Amino acid sequence: MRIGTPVTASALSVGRAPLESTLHTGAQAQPPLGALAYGQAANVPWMSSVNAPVLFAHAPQADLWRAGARVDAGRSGAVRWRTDGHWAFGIIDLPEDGEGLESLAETGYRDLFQALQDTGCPHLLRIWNYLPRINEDGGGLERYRQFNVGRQRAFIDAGHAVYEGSPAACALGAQEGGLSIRFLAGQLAPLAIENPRQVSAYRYPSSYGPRPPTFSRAALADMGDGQLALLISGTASIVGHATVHPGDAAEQTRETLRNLAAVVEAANQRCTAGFDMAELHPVVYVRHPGDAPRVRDVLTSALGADATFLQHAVFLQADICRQDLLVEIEAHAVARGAVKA
Ligand code: 3EB
Repeated sequence: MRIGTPVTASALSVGRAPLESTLHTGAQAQPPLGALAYGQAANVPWMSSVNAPVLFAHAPQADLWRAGARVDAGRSGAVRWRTDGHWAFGIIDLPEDGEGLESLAETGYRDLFQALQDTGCPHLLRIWNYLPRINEDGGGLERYRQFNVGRQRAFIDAGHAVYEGSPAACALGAQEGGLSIRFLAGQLAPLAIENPRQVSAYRYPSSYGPRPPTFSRAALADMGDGQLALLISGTASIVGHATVHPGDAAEQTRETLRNLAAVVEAANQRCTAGFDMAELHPVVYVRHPGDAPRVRDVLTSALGADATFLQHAVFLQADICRQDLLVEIEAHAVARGAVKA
C-alpha cells in the first residue's frame, strides 16, 4: 500500500523528555510519529524500547518524534511503520531462528526498503541497530561482521548508496532478543557529513570484516519550519580507522569528544545553524558498567554539569561493535538554520 502525499508539508520535531511526560504529550491532539524509550517502554503502539540497561539518567527518558496531525500505521513484512505522509518511523524486531545474522540483517533491511516505498518516504535519516551478542563468533565470522555483510547486500539490492550518502546510524549490542532496527525516514534527502579525523566507515579496510559498515558519521536533515537537525551516528575512540586508547575508558571518552567536536564542526561548515557541542542530546553507551562514573566525569569536566549535554544524557550499558571499544556516544541537536547552498 502506498500512502498518498498530502498537499501541505509537515514539520518534524524531536523532544527528549521523561517517559511520563512523553506519555502525557501522546494524549494530545498531535499524534506521535514514534518514540524510543531508553530502558523500559510504555505499552503504547508508537513507543519502542532500546533494550539496554540504564546506568544513569535524570529520569527514565524517551525521544519522541512528532510530525503531522494525521498518522497512519501499517506493516511492510517485518516492519511496523507509522507515517504522516512526509515522515516515517519504523520498527523491526526479528527473532533469531538459527539462520545467522547475515541473512537476518538482509531480511530486515529488505523489508525496511519496502517500507520506504510503502510509506512514500524514500530517504533514510537515521537508523538504530541493536544485535544480541554482537561480538560473539557467528561461525567463522563475528556476528557484527555478519550483520555488515547482510546489511550492505540489502542496500545494494534496493539500489541505495552504500558509500557517500549512507544514512546516519548506530549499531550496539542488545541485552537479549533478536535483531532490532528502528529508523526515521523522510521525503527529502539529508546531507551526509563525514569526520576528517576518521576514515569513512564505509571505506574501512577488510581487516574489519569482509564488508564495511554502511553509515555516514552524521546527517543534516531539514525538518521544516526553518529547523535543521544534526543526527550524529555512534561515535567512538577511532582515529583514521584504528581504535585508540584500548583498555582506557577515560581516554576513549576524551577521544570520542574530539571526534564529536570534529563532526559538529564539519556540519557547521555546511549549514547556517551553528550547532554547539554542549547543546547535543547524547546517548552514551558504556561496555562495562564500572566505567560509567569515570566516563560521566570526563564528559562533565569537558562540558559542564549544567550543559544540555549532561542534563539530557542517557547512559546505557551495551556492548560496542569492536571488542576494544569501551564507550560510544550518539547524539542529536536541532537548531534554526539551513544547509548552505
Ligand atoms: C565506528 O566508528 C564505531 O555499524 O552502523 C558506529 C556507528 C559504529 C554505526 C554501524 C558502527 C555503526 O566504526 C562503530
